[in-house]
Amino acid sequence: MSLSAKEKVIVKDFFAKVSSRSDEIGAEALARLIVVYPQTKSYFAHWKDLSPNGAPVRKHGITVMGGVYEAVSKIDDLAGGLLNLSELHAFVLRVDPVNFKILSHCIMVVLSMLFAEEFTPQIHVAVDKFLALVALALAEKYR
Ligand code: HNI
Repeated sequence: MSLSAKEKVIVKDFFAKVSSRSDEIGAEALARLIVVYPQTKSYFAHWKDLSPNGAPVRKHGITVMGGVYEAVSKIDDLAGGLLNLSELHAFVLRVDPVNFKILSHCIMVVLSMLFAEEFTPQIHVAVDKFLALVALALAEKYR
C-alpha cells in the first residue's frame, strides 16, 4: 500500500488546515484511547494521574500529535523518517504494534468529530491510509 501523489497533497493540506487545533486532537484521541481501550493504560502506568482529561494524558496526546505532524513532513519516506520513533517504541517502550492501529482509529474518530464538515470521504480515505502507513513505519524496527 502506498499513497498516491494526490493523496499526499490531500493529507498535507488537511493537516495544515487543522494544525491550530492539533493539541486538542491529540489530547482527545489519547483520552479516548485509554477510556475505550483500557488495556492501553498499562503503558502509562508510571504516570500519577491517568484520568482522561488530566494533565499527563493531555500533554502526551499533544506529544503524539507532534509525532503525527513529523510524519506528515516525512510523508515521502515514512520508514526512514520515523526510524528513531520506531526504535523507541520497539526497544525501549515495548509497545505492541496493534496499539498503533487502535490509536489511529481514535485519531480518525476525533477528526470526524471535530471537523464533521471538512472531513470528507475523500480526505477520510487518504488520512486513513496515511495513518496505516505511519503505524507500519513505527512497527518497522520490530522485525
Ligand atoms: Ni508513542 C512516547 C509518538 C503511538 C506509548 N510517542 C512518544 C513520543 C512520541 C510518540 C513523539 C515522545 C518521544 C520522545 O520522548 O522522544 N506514539 C507516537 C506516535 C504514535 C504513537 C506518532 C502513533 C501514531 N505510543 C503510541 C501508542 C502507545 C504509545 C499506541 C501505547 C499505547 N509513546 C508511548 C509511551 C511513550 C511514548 C509509553 C513514553 C511516554 C512517557 O512516559 O514519556
